[in-house]
Amino acid sequence: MIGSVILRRVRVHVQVAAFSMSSSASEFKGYTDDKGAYVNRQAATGLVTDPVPEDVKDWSTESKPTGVLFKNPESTEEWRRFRLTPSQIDQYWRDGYLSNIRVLSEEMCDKLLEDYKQFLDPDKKHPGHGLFYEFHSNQSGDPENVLMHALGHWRITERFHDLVFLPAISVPASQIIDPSRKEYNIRLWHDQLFAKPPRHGGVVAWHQDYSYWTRTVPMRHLTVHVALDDQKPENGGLHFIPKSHRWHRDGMPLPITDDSFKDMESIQRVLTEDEKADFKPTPSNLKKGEASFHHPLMVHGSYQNRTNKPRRAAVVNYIGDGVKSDTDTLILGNTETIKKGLPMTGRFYPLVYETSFCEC
Ligand SMILES: O=C(O)CCC(=O)C(=O)O
Repeated sequence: MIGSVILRRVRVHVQVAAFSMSSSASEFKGYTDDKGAYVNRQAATGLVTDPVPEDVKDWSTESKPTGVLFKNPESTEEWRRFRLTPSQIDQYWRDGYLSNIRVLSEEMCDKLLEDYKQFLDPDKKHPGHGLFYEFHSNQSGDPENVLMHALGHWRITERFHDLVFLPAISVPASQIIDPSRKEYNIRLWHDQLFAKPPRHGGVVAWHQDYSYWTRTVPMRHLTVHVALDDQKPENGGLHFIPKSHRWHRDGMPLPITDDSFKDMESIQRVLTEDEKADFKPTPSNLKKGEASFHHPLMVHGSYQNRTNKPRRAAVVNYIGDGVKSDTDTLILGNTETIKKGLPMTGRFYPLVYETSFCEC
């Protein structure tokens, strides 16, 4: 009974978080440029309704990497080079995350940042803007706490399209997506951008990712956070609460507590005394081009960016093949409905890795 009450609460919050950003959006007054100057232009709205010009390519029509970012492995041996070691897998299941895994070179990061900058330009929207699932130029609506957050850019540029197929992240994902340690074929769930401008960069309040994702079941999900700038506590780098991947309420995630998108410590309201005692924020200190992998129940968040440089990250969220829709409503903006009970397949959820590639 308690479980189903929590389930309902979580669902209501999920809907609010995913599709009803307009209350904070309507209060949004501006954005800051890379010199910290206030720019009063772009509206922060999660829903994206811009028309997509006919000559703009939607990269979700391509179900394989094109080769623009990396060369795809050609043999089993090449694929196997990306596998995690047994001790890394043990560490993931012990702590709920793995950090500082090199997945991109500096040069690859710089190429992705060229595309990233086109999404951050307050004067000009990218021509493919209408393909985003969600776009928030400032999710909190507070010009002193600016967090650009977007989903769906893998459809918009070829490089971000290829990023979701990167073997350095898709192969490990297959090894740690399920607690039984059975290796699964891996599909894209969705991608995300989180950018914090210099000096006014906002927080990402402590949360568990699966609190936002209960519309897909079972929980066989994984988040890969790729740093495109060096991260440290002062610039709003990602932090984890080790071992919090065991925190749940009758099998359900903790409820979403940060309705304002700037209340960093709001999660404390729903923690037990034991959880509060074990709440020990640990910085990931990712270097540019390194990634962390975290469990869908891992509590994580990040503080403000108070430095003079931007802090930008690209996140890829995966599901194990076989995860199903648990709703008849649209799961991601600007995609297609997948009826409740049907597997998450089709062009928006491509297979990015198959265990046969490593013969596993
Ligand atoms: O960029 C951040 O600080 C937050 C990212 C996040 O929530 C994630 O990687 O799941």
